[in-house]
Amino acid sequence: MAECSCSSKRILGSRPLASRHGIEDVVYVTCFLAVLCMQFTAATAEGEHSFCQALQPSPTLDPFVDELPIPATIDTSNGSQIILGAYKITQKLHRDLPATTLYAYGTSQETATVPGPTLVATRNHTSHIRYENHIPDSETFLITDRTIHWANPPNGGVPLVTHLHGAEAPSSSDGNPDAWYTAAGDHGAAFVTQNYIYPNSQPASLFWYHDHTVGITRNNVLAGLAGLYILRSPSEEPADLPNSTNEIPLVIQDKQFWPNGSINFPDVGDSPSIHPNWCPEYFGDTILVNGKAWPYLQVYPEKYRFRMLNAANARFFTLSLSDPTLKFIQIGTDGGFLPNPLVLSALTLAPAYRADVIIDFSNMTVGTTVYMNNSAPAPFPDGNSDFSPPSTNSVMAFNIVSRPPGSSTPAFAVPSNITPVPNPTYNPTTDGYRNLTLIELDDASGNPIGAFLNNLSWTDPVTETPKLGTVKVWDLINFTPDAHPIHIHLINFLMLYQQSFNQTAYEANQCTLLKQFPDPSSCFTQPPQEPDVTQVGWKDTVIVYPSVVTRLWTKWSPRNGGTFPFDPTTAPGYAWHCHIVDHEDNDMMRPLAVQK
Ligand SMILES: *[C@@H]1O[C@H](CO)[C@@H](O)[C@H](O)[C@H]1NC(C)=O
Ligand SMILES: *[C@@H]1O[C@H](CO)[C@@H](O)[C@H](O)[C@H]1NC(C)=O
Ligand SMILES: *[C@@H]1O[C@H](CO)[C@@H](O)[C@H](O)[C@H]1NC(C)=O
Ligand SMILES: *[C@@H]1O[C@H](CO)[C@@H](O)[C@H](O)[C@H]1NC(C)=O
Ligand SMILES: *[C@@H]1O[C@H](CO)[C@@H](O)[C@H](O)[C@H]1NC(C)=O
Ligand SMILES: *[C@@H]1O[C@H](CO)[C@@H](O)[C@H](O)[C@H]1NC(C)=O
Ligand SMILES: *[C@@H]1O[C@H](CO)[C@@H](O)[C@H](O)[C@H]1NC(C)=O
Ligand SMILES: *[C@@H]1O[C@H](CO)[C@@H](O)[C@H](O)[C@H]1NC(C)=O
Ligand SMILES: *[C@@H]1O[C@H](CO)[C@@H](O)[C@H](O)[C@H]1NC(C)=O
Ligand SMILES: [Cu+2]
Repeated sequence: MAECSCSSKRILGSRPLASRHGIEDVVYVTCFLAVLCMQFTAATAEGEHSFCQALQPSPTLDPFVDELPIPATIDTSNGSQIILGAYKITQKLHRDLPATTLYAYGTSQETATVPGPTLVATRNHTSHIRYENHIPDSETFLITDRTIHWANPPNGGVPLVTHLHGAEAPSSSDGNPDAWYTAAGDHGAAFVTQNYIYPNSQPASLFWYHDHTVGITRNNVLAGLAGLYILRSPSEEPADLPNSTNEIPLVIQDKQFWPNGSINFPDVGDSPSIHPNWCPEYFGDTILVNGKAWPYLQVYPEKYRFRMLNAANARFFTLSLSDPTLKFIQIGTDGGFLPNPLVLSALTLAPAYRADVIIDFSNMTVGTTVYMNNSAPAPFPDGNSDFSPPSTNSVMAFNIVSRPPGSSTPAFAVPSNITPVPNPTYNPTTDGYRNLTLIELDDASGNPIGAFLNNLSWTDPVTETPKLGTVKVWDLINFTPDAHPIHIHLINFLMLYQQSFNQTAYEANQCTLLKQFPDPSSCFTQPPQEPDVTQVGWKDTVIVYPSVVTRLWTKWSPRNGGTFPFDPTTAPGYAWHCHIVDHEDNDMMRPLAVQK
């Protein structure tokens, strides 16, 4: 068969992998793609089809022409209920790009933005948020694949449910994927309420809220339904951190656009005879920060604190600064402050990762510009340059300007000895152990058609049932070719170690994972390795590398000991999943039910 330039390219790597089902029935996929491909030339003129992994490039846009927007903040700490709706809006994402249709959080249609307003909370002050669905569409404007498990509301509409990522919250307020609801009032089986409560009993940290609806999380997050949530704890925070104008949120995402400004989202999947529209990973060629493509920020030659989030569907970012004398001084992770700062030339953020970072511009000359660049392969870590065009190597610019006359530079400081070093204790004879695999399912042509945790679906009966207050060790064994950012709801955990194994030899039954290195029969190719800088500290999402066993220490109690100020054992329960949201939707997500 002749090569077709627009045939689907394999995104997830090329190694043959453990399959989940018999797949003899899908050998005609390649022919089917070729037919679609012939139609493609005709179709693009009308803009009818967009192929997974072969999106038409976005219009060329000048970088660094728009100022970085700062989302509005809403202080939730006085206990009044805040009503946050999801609305359909248009927003300018670049000076020269027509306005883009988006779904956005806000307190009204007029004030809704992408990203949504930053919610600010204070430790031990409960926040009350009522999430409303005001999306008028009869279905999501980014195509729904009806062959993967999804909400499927009986009367149409766009189902939504909001998860506060990182929060210790009752499961009825956790945004269970089946707790969705539509504007018309239909709701999923796990729905309890739209009035959510967040006790905020954790240490100071950066969370983010985003849609979590079963089967269309990737559509709704790409459409714009995400925002930051800052939990503050004034008495516990180090003194003299950069604040007010010098504390800046950075929500980093990628998207791809049509010339008319609409989001270019594929409507032809990589294995369309099985899943017509689902694409294993959405990578865009345009990098946005706080909802602007390649913005600039004016900074004084001073210390700044950046509250960073990777809110991309699938893209990892490895950030660096164009002036090599500047470093990222990372003071916090998903779970709040690190014991001591990490001084980094490169900062890798997987999807859903947060980083609390100080950059000290003090030595920079007024009038100069510092660039923040990206070098992460896509997919991570062994990517394909097709998905990292040069446009994705730039993120934003910092233009150094002088302070207005009369204002003085506050005495900001980089803290040290911020929090105690975590002490994960584990008794192998009394504590629990779980062995959990990550696998990918491919069609006969090697195109991914799904991914699974422990070879089970979201809808299979719950298998993770940790007892409240106990410790469990989870070994995540990644048999797929890519890294997956694995997120566990309710708790923060620690990564204990990771260890590479020979997957080829394992799959040929030449060795065992039950024997430790350096036993000659062991599949492990090295002794256990310490977490790398992307995996340290209290985490709720961690990079699980391919052909590696990643060992997590999970404790099913509040981060700071004691008991949860709510009962986490009640329905509908929690979830754990891959935070490449395209994977989460199909079907790399499992339920989690904490037991009394
Ligand atoms: C996954 O489960 C299916 C049955 O649902 C089984 O046929 C298959 O062999 C399993 N795959 C792996 C890698 O365990
Ligand atoms: C924008 O262009 C795309 C591709 O041609 C098309 O599918 C879409 O309907 C257009 N959107 C609007 C709002 O005109
Ligand atoms: C509480 O805070 C919200 C949002 O900041 C504000 O709109 C509301 O008026 C405040 N309520 C009271 C009782 O102060
Ligand atoms: C928050 O409440 C917990 C539990 O009551 C208490 O241990 C902690 O000291 C409180 N922290 C702050 C900053 O109020
Ligand atoms: C910001 O930090 C400076 C230096 O620690 C401090 O003097 C100032 O009061 C802080 N401002 C606010 C608004 O917290
Ligand atoms: C600024 O430059 C001086 C002189 O090279 C150096 O000693 C100092 O550490 C630098 N400060 C920062 C914040 O980079
Ligand atoms: C970083 O980005 C800037 C602006 O796009 C570019 O000029 C510079 O070459 C990039 N640096 C690296 C190391 O890629
Ligand atoms: C992995 O195992 C295969 C098959 O036994 C072998 O050919 C290969 O050299 C091994 N690779 C490494 C890195 O040990
Ligand atoms: C965990 O599961 C893997 C894959 O099923 C298996 O090869 C391995 O032996 C198991 N490890 C342990 C310690 O049970
Ligand atoms: Cu994944």
